[in-house]
Amino acid sequence: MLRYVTTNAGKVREARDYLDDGVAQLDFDYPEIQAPDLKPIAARGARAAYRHAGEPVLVDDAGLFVDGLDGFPGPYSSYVEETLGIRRVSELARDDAAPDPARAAFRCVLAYCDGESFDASPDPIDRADRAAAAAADQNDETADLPVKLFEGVVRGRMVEARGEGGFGYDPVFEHDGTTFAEMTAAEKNAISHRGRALEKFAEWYAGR
Ligand code: ITT
Repeated sequence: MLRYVTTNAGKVREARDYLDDGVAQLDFDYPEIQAPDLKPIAARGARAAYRHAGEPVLVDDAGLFVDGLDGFPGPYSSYVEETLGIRRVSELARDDAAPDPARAAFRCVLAYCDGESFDASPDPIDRADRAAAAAADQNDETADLPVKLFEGVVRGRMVEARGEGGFGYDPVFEHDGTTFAEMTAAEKNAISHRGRALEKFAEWYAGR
C-alpha cells in the first residue's frame, strides 16, 4: 500500500480523489531541510520517510509563492501560517506598491520513493549537500535512493479571506474569481497545484 506522508489530513482527502483506496496516510513529520525550492525538501523527505516506513512513500511538499514578496512565504509557508497567519500574509501581499503585487502561485511537489531503482528525476540536492548529509549520518544507506518528482503549479491572486472549505491558505487564494475555500473539493482538485501534481503521479504510478 502506498503511504501518503503528511501530518495534514486535508492533503490526504485530496489525494484520495486521484488514488482511490490505494493510499493511506502516514502521519510522519520528516525533517525538512532549508532550501529556497520545494524539490530538494521533498526529495530528502521521501528518502527519510522510506527509511522510516520501509514501504512505498509519497511525500507532498507545498507552498504559496507571492510575486510581490519575491516568493515569500514559499518553503516557509507552514511556519508563516502558524506565526503571521493567512490574513496577515494576504494583507502584506496586497499592501505592496509594485504593480499587481497580489499575484501568487501555489506549488506542490510530490516525491515518490520505494527503495527500488527506476527512471528517477535528476537529483535536486546538490552533491556537496548530499556528501554533508551522508557524513552526518554514516548509517544512512538510503541517501542515494532514486526519487521521482512530480510538480503542479496554479496561479492566482491574494484576496481578503472568503469561503469555508479547504484548509490552510485556501480562503485567501483566488483563482478565476473564486477562492479555493469557496470551491467544492472536486472543483479545487481539478485545477489545484496538488491536483495537477497528483494527475501526473497517478498516470506514472499506474504504469509501474
Ligand atoms: P506536512 O508537511 O506534514 O505535509 P504541512 O501542512 O506543514 O504538512 P506543507 O509544509 O507542505 O504541509 O504546507 C505548507 C503550507 O501550505 C501549510 O501552511 C499548509 O497549510 C499550506 N498548504 C499546503 N497545501 C495547501 C492547499 O492546497 N491549500 C491551502 N494551503 C495549503
